[in-house]
Amino acid sequence: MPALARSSEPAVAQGSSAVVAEIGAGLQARRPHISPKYLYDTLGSRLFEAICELDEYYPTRTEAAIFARHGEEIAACIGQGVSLIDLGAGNCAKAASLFPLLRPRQYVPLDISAEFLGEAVAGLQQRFPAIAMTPLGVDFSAGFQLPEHVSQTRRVFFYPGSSIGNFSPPQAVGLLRNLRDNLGADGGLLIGIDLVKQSSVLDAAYNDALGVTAAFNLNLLRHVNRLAGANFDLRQWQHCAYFDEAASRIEMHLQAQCDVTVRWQDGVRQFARGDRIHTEDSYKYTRSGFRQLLESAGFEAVQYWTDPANWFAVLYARA
Ligand code: AVI
Repeated sequence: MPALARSSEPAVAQGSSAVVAEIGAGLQARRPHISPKYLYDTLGSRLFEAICELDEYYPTRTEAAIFARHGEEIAACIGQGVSLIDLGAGNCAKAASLFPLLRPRQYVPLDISAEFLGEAVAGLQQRFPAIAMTPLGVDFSAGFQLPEHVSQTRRVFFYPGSSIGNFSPPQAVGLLRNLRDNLGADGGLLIGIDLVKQSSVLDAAYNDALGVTAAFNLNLLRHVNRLAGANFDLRQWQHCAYFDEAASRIEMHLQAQCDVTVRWQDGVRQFARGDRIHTEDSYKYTRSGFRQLLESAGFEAVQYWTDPANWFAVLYARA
């Protein structure tokens, strides 16, 4: 496992040869792709915050309503005084909404967008001075080690927002197994998942009328220009997202609006008008499908909460 990055360091080093090689390999692939982790530079994290406010993007408010309605039951299930390890914490708002009930001893938010995370935690520490906070700017999907003081307390991983859906099912099992191996005695996992529903609701959530999701997707090219010295012209690319019912996932792509030659630090590729770069998947699960996924990673689902329309679910699982 890689050593932990300090919170002040960017989790994705600008122009590092590994990053340029990864981006280059994706752009040269038969089906070109760029990892969704590059959606999250500081502006990308802000755009994602804006997405969470949109009328069409139901997951955030639906999950928040589940926390508000069932918070006491959730806290009773987890117990107080734990180390809460928030995976992909972003602005930390979801964890903060649970602090009054959960009263964690320690809060350890992890996020690839280190600068954005640092700002969020600075504000949060003032609101909750009794909770020890250790922000870590890391790409946790690549593996991570927890600091010694966290390893000594009862650990609960918090993975809200259905971010697990941004991994393919085999990758998700690998990530969950890694969490299970780091759980320690009596630990747990509180996780949010987006459920399968009408495709019109899903399509609208990823094609909002304001164009915020389009900006979020296009910003990835801006980030890649900076990271890999690429020359993407954002005006030549268009956001495209749709629900693939057979695969049970939203696919997000960027589509060339004309013939384009893209150059980066050590590569070049021609794209014809209509060619696409795959930028993200967002898997939608059924209750039983996700339970199976948890079980194949060595977890047992202990409790399940959902909203009245069955659009989103929160699960607590133990090893
Ligand atoms: C972070 N993740 C759960 C979001 C999702 O819904 O898959 C990312 C996102 N992509 C477009 N809109 C939101």
